[in-house]
Amino acid sequence: MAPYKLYSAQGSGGVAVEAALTLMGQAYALVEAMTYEPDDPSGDAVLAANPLRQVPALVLPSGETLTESAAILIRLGELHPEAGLAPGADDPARAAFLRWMTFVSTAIYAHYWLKDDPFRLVPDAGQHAAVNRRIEDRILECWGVMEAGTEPGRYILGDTLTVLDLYVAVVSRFRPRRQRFAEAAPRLAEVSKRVDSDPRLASFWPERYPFFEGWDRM
Ligand SMILES: N[C@@H](CCC(=O)N[C@@H](CS)C(=O)NCC(=O)O)C(=O)O
Repeated sequence: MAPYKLYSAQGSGGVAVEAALTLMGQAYALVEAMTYEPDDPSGDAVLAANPLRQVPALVLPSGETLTESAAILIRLGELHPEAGLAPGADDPARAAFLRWMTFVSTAIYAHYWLKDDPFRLVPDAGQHAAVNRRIEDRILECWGVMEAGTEPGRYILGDTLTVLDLYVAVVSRFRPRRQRFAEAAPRLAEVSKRVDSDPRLASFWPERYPFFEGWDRM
């Protein structure tokens, strides 16, 4: 039996966790829960692990359930230090790692709860286009802040790939997608392209976050 059980969905933030487990060489049982497609009943599967009905949710080998993408990625880095995908507690890069992992989660990813369904806070459908524009502007502003606050080398924290790179490569695929991401954060976009073309993930990305013509400009 696989040591991990992961609730995730193709094209979701859970794909960053899938990529991390793949690079760590950890087997996982995948439960596909398409939470962000309102008409897809598979999303209810994640309720067994997360009352918020959101992916990702990870059941650890201990049986404990972990939700929240940043927490999951940070914890996996701790559980599998031999994979070298997260700076350890004494590493000088640790503070920046924690800062930007949390930033991506709270300043950027959290917006999608409203962006994916503006009715959650805005009853007037006539205002949804404006809400969407403002959320996208805010997301791009935050990517710009991260761009200005980091000094990427081959990867965001230097020359070693970490789960932060996987996280950014996935969340920057969400709308407003990569073309505008690259305008707001050109060096982070270069890193994300490097992560997209990592040979160890060559068959993984097309399966779990497939691209199509024009996807990056949507
Ligand atoms: N704070 C959560 C956000 C997760 C999240 O928004 N997941 C999306 C998929 S990318 C989802 O399940 N959305 C369905 C919903 O919010 O109803 C995390 O970082 O894991």
